[in-house]
Amino acid sequence: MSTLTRRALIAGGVAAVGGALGAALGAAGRRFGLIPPDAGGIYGPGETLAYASHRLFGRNALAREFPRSMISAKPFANSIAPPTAAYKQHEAANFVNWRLDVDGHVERRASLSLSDLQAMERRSQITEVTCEEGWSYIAEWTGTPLATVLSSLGVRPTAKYVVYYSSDPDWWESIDIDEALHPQTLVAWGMNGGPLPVPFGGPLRLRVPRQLGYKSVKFLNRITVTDALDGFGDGSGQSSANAGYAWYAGI
Ligand SMILES: Nc1nc2c(c(=O)[nH]1)N[C@H]1C(S)=C(S)[C@@H](COP(=O)(O)O)O[C@H]1N2
Ligand SMILES: [Mo]
Repeated sequence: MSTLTRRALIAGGVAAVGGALGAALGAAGRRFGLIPPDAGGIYGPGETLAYASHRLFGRNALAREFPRSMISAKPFANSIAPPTAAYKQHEAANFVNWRLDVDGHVERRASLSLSDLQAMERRSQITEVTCEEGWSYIAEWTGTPLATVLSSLGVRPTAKYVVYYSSDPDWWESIDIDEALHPQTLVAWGMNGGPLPVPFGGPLRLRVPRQLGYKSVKFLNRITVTDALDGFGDGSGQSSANAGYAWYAGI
């Protein structure tokens, strides 16, 4: 056998083993929830590596919390309220009719008002909103931990993801159940000591401080707990408005 043929055979063997290993890791990764739903997209390998390592080694890691003295004097609001008639009606009525609907893989579905949420556990934290475009600010967020909301309704063991919607129909996102049950993930209704201002997502916003700003959806009005992201949009876990962003945006 020529050296060349032997090399080709070895190279082929390595590729075959590598391929089999990759496939096995892929299957195991999916089984243990280490592969992001958009792994086939442009962020594929890098995003998968970050997601898998954060889930393996940093499942309970905390986003940095800051002292009160570091709250930004002029926080930057990056988007405006949805210009829909329905939203404007809610705003005119001071959001008394605003509801957060929760359904899917929970024992009981619910339609929660702001006062329902405010009567549950509350938590405040001073964290940073970081936009992928490069700017950031620090603010104090007050709200009900999403874990408290979900636990009060009974999370089914089949729950793997939480999909969350905005009254802005073009904007929805999803996180895995670890992120959803993490103590810093808040259904936020307050900011810097007052109610959550409209430009910052009032009356309700999901604050996901361990991930980039785009995961913190403003004007939150619906949460669906699910076992899979297939069937939500194109299956990549985000609205098409966010299609240019990685689903996993851990920082
Ligand atoms: N409903 C809705 N939520 C949204 C957005 C949006 O356009 N609509 N923009 C996102 C992006 S890209 C970022 S960086 C943050 C910006 O938060 P800020 O306005 O508080 O700075 O909100 C996120 N939440
Ligand atoms: Mo952003």
